[in-house]
Amino acid sequence: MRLDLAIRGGTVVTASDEFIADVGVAGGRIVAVARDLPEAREDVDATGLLVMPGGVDAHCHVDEPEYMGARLADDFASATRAAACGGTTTIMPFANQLPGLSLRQAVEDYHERAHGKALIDYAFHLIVSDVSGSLIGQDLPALIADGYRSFKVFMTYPGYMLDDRQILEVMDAARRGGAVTMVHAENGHCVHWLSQRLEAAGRTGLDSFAESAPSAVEREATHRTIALAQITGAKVMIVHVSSAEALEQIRWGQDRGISVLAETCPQYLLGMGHHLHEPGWEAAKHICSPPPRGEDDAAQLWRGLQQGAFQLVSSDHCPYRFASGDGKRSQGGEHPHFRKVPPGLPGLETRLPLLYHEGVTQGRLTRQQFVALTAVNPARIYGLYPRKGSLMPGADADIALWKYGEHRTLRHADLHDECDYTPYEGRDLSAWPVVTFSRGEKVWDRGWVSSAAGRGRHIDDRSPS
Ligand code: DUC
Ligand code: ZN
Ligand code: ZN
Ligand code: ZN
Repeated sequence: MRLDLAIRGGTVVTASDEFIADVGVAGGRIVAVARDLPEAREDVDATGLLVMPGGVDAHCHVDEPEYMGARLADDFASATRAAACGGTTTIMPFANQLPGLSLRQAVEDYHERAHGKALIDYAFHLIVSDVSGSLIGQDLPALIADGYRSFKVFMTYPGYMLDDRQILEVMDAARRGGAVTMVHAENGHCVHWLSQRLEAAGRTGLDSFAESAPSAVEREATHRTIALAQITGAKVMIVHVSSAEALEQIRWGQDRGISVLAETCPQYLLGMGHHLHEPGWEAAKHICSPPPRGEDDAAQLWRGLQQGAFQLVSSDHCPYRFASGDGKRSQGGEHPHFRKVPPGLPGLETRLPLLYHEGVTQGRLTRQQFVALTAVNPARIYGLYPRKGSLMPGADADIALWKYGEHRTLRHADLHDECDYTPYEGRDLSAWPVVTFSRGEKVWDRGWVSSAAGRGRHIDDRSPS
């Protein structure tokens, strides 16, 4: 067989090994990983570079409806472009069920939003916000049969928050179909009560945000999620874990054999909580839910990654612009108010370089753990493996070539999303992707986006993991 592409002489990194080899690609798939592969139509010299599976970002918000008067900055074109430039080759955004619409309508709507725009491949998780009617009995089982195998529920947020009974129903229906229930675990009643108390005390500045959603709020909801998982027998994924207290609950559940998986994100690993106390509007750049905590929590989260309590590091990319009226400042008027800033941070493009620097370069993670947390595990858990997240023959040729050992400074001006800031401005990076391939095609090539939007496809053969 004539190879279309040979990536030669790089250090191939998988979740278990690392070795010098060539990677051969034909028909968009990996066909060989070996030394001295025969001639190919195109040769890429990867000497001195890392050759890793492209990242799978299993948590990001793209082109979702307005929230708190704010619009997300990224549609499928800009989100997938930013992801590709950051070494990610698959994204898993949400199809968000709007009130009054069926989950099926939400799915069809998001397919339309992505179609013709995406640069890399994608699959959807479905946000369940309305459990009435035929959702549990018919819609959810039918969607599972069609290959949708992950559903997200919220324990907070007006319009999204489900009660325990409703969550039990979703978990039970998901379990029957072999699907994963993702849970945003914060106790919405507590957040609301604390927020009103802070307001009544006149404490409306952005420095009150963290106090409106302390760790206890997350710890309680995490424990409740685990109890509901135990009762239903469902497999749950606790998303965006921010605190040591929530992690303790996750360990508690895992130690007892309950099916509880967990995800954290760079914003929680960097101990950025102090930014919430910056004056004026500046803190809004760091407002997300749950709130970023301090260094002590971050240190515990790293231990959780090292010990396997967490399976995933995702971005939770949720890009609201800082300066413009339809973003972070949409509802605030002149004075910043902690309840009026839409929560969310951009992070699709920075997830992998930040985790590599803070994890691998700083000696907290091996490269194997890095690949497991960012590519292999998300693909496995959500039914995309081994087509995605793998360098094995037969896998899609989704590959990132990484330069490492030099330093550069992270600047928003160098990023490719449509947001207008990065919360990580000025951070030091010691590795970054220089070339990204999606199904064997270069989409990011040493500083240039090298393919056209619209080539990305929905991954429709998700099988139960
Ligand atoms: N948290 C955020 O910060 N933004 C989007 C949704 C979420 O759960
Ligand atoms: Zn969430
Ligand atoms: Zn999210
Ligand atoms: Zn440095």
